[in-house]
Amino acid sequence: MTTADQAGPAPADQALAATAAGAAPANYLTAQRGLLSWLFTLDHKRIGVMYLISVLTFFFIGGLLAVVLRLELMSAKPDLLSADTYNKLFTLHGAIMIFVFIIPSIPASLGNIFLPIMIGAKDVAFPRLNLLSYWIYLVGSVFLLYSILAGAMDTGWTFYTPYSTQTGTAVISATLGVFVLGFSSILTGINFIVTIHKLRAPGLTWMRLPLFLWATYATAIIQVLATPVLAITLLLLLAERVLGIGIFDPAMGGDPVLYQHFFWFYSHPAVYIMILPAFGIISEIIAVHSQKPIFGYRAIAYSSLAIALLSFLVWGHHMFVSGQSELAGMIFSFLTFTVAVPTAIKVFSWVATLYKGSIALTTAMLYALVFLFTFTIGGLTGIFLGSLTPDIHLHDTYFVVAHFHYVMMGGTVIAFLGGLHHWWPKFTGRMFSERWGRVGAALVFVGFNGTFFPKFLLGAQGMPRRYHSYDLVAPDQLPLFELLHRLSSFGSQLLTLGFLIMAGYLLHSLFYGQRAPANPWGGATLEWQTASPPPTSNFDDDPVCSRGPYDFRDDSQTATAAAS
Ligand code: HEM
Ligand SMILES: [Cu+2]
Repeated sequence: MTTADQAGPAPADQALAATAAGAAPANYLTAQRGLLSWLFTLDHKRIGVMYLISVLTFFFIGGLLAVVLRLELMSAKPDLLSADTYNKLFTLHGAIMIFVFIIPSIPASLGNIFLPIMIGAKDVAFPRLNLLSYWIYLVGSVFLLYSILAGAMDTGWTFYTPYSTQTGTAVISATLGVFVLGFSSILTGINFIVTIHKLRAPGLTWMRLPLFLWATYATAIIQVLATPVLAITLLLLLAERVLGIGIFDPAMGGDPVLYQHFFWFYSHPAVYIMILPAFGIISEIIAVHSQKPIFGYRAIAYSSLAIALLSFLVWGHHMFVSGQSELAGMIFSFLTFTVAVPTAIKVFSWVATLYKGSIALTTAMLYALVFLFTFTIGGLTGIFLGSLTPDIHLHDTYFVVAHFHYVMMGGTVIAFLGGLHHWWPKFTGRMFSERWGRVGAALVFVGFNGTFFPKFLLGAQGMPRRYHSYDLVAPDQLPLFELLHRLSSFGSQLLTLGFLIMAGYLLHSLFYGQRAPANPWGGATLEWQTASPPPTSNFDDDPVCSRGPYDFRDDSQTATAAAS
């Protein structure tokens, strides 16, 4: 562990006073100024903040596209967009949301900012590699965005062959972008694994590791093991498209189902790259904001690893209708059910933690409660889709669209927002308005369910996904379809309002918010033991961990900063 030389130890409030007076550099935000000091920083917190700004920007762009899609679907007839444009917009929406928003979202932003602090380290194990990951991420994103200028692509975010090797649209720059982005993800994963193994503070045993970090660790394993498969798959796709080598296209002697195997061998584990960090955040929020030691610490920690392992064994549930053998279908269906076990262990443990806790209905806690509700719906409807027979009816309908939005948005995005509120005071040094926070959370909850619940009903009635008009889908059901689609579109407008309010009060807090104390919620993990915002080297004195992460009994004893 290297020692970053910093200004001498200053008590938290003294440091804050200094910042307020615009005096000596006191924390990681004010230590250096200027754009270059950010772009070339090796400080994991600054890199995390840059990721945060980037992923939120992409979330905004992806969200705008979604709102346009929903506008088109307010009426059954094609009116706002042409079919081609609709195809391009949902492909861009999906690709942006998946590859540049949700996969990096929690690990690269909140993970980067907090992983080293939570283990009492000064930085990640490889700070330069960390910065390189961010640059690679930027380059990959530029490729993906360039595809918009190049006319966008219309394949769906899954780039299924043989269409993706035949369409005249911008598949090459988009897949190259995703290929490049993969390296960023792999390097972040390697960095986090080594950091957790090697840089934990004295006393911070594995059984004292905050659950957010167990989740990040499990995620990192998947990032390192699964992402290369996607990279190779996309290279093969490019080889077929550019060099005309027959790999997937039957007309050239290839096998399109092979593409689906490769793609989902990455992309199913990738859904756990998306959701495991969210689980980690929920564990932190529920324990801290109910001031109760988490129920079943070991069960939650090990279930993350179990999910990471199982995630590699279930990809075939995306291919029940691809013509794979009935036996394969049965085995994949069975294995898919087994994932429900470790997942349910977590949900049970969170609910048991809440039981008789002193629950503070903070904005962060509200998001955790919303998560329990929406993620559970998302997870349980996954069991319908994982069941061989129902899936034959539900495959490629809006039921799937509802399911994955309940998991990705109702799960990951909601948890991400919870974590953002939980840690906002720590990394910005400012408190936001809890009152507006609750208003925002309520709108997001209502808007989210309004947007996506009708999609379950639509899907069960046979509304296919990726359609830009539905006047001819089921003429006898048209009034029902139109009603449900309109509900969904109104929901999306409410959701947008919720997000705008959130953006408003969070930005407002940066300039006018009260200064945050070191430990506003009474957390027991190490990040709450340092100033808000933390100094560049994270702690003024080398921290020593002397108790478990959810041991709220005696705050003054937490991880005494035992200077040498
Ligand atoms: C603002 C909230 C959102 C709305 C209103 C929304 C709406 C939609 C709509 C209407 C579609 C097209 C469905 C179809 O025609 O098959 C879609 C597809 C999709 N969405 Fe969202 N979405 C939202 C947020 C998200 C988020 C947060 C994610 C992931 C992080 C996401 C990921 C996807 C994916 C992967 C697809 C599939 C694209 C494809 O079929 O290739 N969406 N969404
Ligand atoms: Cu899957």
